[in-house]
Amino acid sequence: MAAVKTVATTPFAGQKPGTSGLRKKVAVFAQPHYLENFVQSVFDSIGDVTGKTLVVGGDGRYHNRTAIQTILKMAAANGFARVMVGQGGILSTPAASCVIRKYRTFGGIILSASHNPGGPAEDFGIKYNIPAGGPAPEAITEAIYARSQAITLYRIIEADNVDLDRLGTAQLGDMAVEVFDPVADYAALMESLFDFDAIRAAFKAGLRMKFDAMHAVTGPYALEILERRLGAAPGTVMHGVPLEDFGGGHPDPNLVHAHDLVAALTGAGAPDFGAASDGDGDRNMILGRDFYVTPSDSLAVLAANATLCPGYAKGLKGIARSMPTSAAPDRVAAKLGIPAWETPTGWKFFGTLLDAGLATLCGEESFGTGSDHVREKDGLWAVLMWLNVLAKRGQSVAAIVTAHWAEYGRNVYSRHDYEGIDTKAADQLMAHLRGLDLKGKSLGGYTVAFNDDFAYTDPVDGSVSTKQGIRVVFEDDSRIVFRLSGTGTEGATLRVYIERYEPDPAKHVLDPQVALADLIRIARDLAEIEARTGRTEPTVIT
Ligand code: G16
Repeated sequence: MAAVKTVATTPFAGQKPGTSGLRKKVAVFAQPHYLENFVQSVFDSIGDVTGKTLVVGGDGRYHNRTAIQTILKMAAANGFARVMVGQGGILSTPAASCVIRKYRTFGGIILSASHNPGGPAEDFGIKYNIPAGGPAPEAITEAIYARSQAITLYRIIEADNVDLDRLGTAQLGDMAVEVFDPVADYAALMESLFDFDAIRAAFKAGLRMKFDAMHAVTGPYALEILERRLGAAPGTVMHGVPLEDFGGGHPDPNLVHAHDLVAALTGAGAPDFGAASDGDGDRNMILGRDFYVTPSDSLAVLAANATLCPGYAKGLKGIARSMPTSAAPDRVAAKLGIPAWETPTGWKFFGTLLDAGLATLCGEESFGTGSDHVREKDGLWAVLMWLNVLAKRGQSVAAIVTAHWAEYGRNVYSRHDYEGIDTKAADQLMAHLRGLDLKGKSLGGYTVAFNDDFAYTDPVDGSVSTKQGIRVVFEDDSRIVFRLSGTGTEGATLRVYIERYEPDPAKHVLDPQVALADLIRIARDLAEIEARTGRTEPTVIT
């Protein structure tokens, strides 16, 4: 029996989980007591942990292994009976959700700062997922934060580190540590949802793809599922080895950061299908040859084609999207005669809808797509669903999406990000927008139907979330949305989401930056972006 140490500590300011857990620079997490305080605050806020099982793993970024050893020793000291850890400390966010649900554990701790860069000078993060497998809802994250601000002690055992690379069960004090294969359960779940035979046949018949794992967590998952089980050509998976610094890259699957993939999918000889995932494997970007699919359109197309996949053959119960996501999925829901839900940004808001059987598919403009198979967004799942649809329809990505627009009309959409701006200027900009009364006014030829700060009442549990983004909605349903990112670690990031509905197929070919030029100008003027932030152009456009 290892001795339990009770260590006196004092609170750190700012241990408030953001959109998805607590994200800070590695140097912040590496300070004595910092991680320990947060972990103890989690254990103190989730009920009696005695005799329970916890899942632990991360995206393999710098500090992952160190943090896991600390969490294991604290879990043992706090009375957990068993911790399941992904081999090598690796566990993608959706795989963690899968394992938590499959083995009915008392939730899990996931170590990731998602799409943020990794390395000694970069970001680290930690989040707690509840027994249903999803991110902790606000009531729990608020409790964790409150606890962190009043903490006086944490518990840890003195013991040697556990070998995270050896599969099997080891003993840590009175607690069992089971090091398991992080891919197996997840891969089995994917096989149960999608037509692997059809996908295998499509690869055999010459379908070519590239998957960019961005040197992050999905490498081992993609190699096993795409190349080994589905027979995609060797080399299909790019950057497949997880590295602590993601090879110096920014593991964010968008047109800017996944540049190698974008280059590979450009030109006449390019593969038919391209996809990328992020640091912890929950995001996805979908490309065809010379063709980019926005995350909003991706959700709409997958919803419209879902019954081609065995796991969704019976149809969908509903479709949920975050507020800044385009209304393209709503059009599919209307046609299918199923509910369309609009939630605040953050996957945690989908949990109650999925649990209550009110929605089957969910998605966000921030490259997140998923379903009720787990309670996180799921990058590889989206890639496999696309592969299933491609295999069944035998058409190109571009043909499928343009046919979708012809049928439903196109929600032309773009997001402009202004990263690393001064926090005070960002807050003032949002306050300025909040103070505007625009109803009935004409802006550059567009009449404002209403403007507000989005608030949401959860239809299942009644919880209320306010200040979720400024909406300026015009009479023709065009929209501009302004939000500050909840996932950054440096300064503030202003996100501007611009959308216009275009029913005319002749105009669907236009570049969104051209088609949306008026609204983009209106957004910049309205928010006084240049005057308030000094920025004349966004840092990232997707
Ligand atoms: C997280 C959440 C997502 C959310 C995104 C928004 O993504 O899990 O549900 O859409 O943040 O980010 P921001 O607040 O920066 O716009 P991830 O992939 O970072 O976990």
